[in-house]
Amino acid sequence: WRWQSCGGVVISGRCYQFFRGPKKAADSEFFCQDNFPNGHLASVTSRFIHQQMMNLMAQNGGYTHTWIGGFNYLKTGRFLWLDGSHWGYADWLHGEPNNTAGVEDCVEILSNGKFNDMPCWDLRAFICSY
Ligand code: GN1
Ligand code: CA
Repeated sequence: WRWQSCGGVVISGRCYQFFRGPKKAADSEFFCQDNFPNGHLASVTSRFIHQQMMNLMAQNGGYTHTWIGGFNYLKTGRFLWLDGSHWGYADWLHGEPNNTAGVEDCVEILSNGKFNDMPCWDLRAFICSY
């Protein structure tokens, strides 16, 4: 264990940090795991965390598309968080998740703050939590 400052915002003892990438969703998750203990793409499980994530995006140049840790579990249409957090809160854009072409298994935050499902191979900024 060692001191490690949070280059983002601390919420309930977890650091949420923005990275420009751009990376595919899986490569973003691997980056979080490889660089931080208990690191994952961020779970956005409350309105408060969601607002903080939008602040992070604004503070980092107003990024318009940013991966978070939601994913379409086994393509069932049910979404889960990569770190095992309970899926309950989800602020989808109206009409989302729409699973365009049946290949949208990952979740981004749009510039207006809403969630959208997207193909996991698209290159995006991302937010790790650890
Ligand atoms: C985009 O291909 P298109 O424009 O229908 C987006 C979807 C959104 C949709 C919203 C690859 O799909 O995730 O749901 O816009 N997919 C891509 O209209 O950009
Ligand atoms: Ca979509």
